Amino acid sequence: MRHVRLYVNTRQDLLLRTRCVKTAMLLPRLKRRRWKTLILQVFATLLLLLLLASSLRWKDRDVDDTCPVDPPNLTGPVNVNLQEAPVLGDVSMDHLDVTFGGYWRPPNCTARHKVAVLVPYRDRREHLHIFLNHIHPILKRQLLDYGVYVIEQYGDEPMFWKGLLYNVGFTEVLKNRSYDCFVFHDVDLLLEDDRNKYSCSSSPRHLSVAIDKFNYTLPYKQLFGGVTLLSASHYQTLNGYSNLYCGWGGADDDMYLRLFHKKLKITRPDKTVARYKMMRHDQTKLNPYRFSLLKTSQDRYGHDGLNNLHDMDYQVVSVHQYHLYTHIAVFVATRKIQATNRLVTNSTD
Ligand code: NGS
Repeated sequence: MRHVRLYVNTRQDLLLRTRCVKTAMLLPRLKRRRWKTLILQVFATLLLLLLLASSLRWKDRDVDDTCPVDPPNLTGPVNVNLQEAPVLGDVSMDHLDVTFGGYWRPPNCTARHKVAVLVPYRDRREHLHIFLNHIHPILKRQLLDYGVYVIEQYGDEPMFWKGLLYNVGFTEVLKNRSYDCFVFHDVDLLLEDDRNKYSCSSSPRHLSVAIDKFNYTLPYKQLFGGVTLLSASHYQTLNGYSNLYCGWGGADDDMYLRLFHKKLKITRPDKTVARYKMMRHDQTKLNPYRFSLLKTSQDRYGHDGLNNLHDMDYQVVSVHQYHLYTHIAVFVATRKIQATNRLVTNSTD
């Protein structure tokens, strides 16, 4: 009995022990297998998610969300209110969707173009407020991705250096943002029809074709002033504006000559939509050197413009982002500019 029990005991024991050993040996293997399955499952899920995400992205790409060529909210003729300058705070309240710095982009589609509007400015606060109140709704209706820049001349220099300010504005703006094209805009011109589009064009464009001051007719065929549009690369090709024109007249004619020499054809929208009202103001000082400068335009344009800005005596005093525009304050020194004038007139007269 004892022996049997011993035997039984031993056998049971053995069986038990073998099972234990087997189970003991099996357990880590099972665990390992379970881990492997788990890891495989996680990998498979991740792969699935990745595939799903990329297919969604492709789907997104297939859906063209580019804004329409003909924005649907254009009104055509625009009411131009010249009677009273709006309070800028009120204008701000009407444009809470404009980002500080004067930036806006369509919320529901991708704009076709990124456009910077450059406005050279001095001493015309009322005009500026009227201009800002007028331009923002139009640019929004045109579904542009845009920024408005006011380049103000500081200092006691009596003459206004529009070409220089445009060049400084262009250079400063591109330091922080990229733009496809630039609108060069006199502050006193208000567009009367929002179908005159400020969107980029493959050729330089003269936008202010019909101004009330000229009875809505083009005063002369070569006019390229008021409101114009150039791609960033064309502006660079042309070496920007001449830096040498001060006071009223000639800088735009010089730009026309640059375009002519570079064989860049000017296009114009139809005069039925390219209509503007000009805000009245005192005549700014005439540029006495404008005709002599125009005579030598062809010889100068390669080295008078964007590429010799560093030789001009100006300083960017500040760049400040107000709600409806970015303000670039440019100090223009009288002394050096007068010296430049003397140099130019001596060599040309
Ligand atoms: C020409 C000026 C242009 C000026 C245009 C229209 O005579 O600079 O009148 O001026 N050219 C010269 O003086 C050489 S406007 O009345 O629109 O300010 O843009």
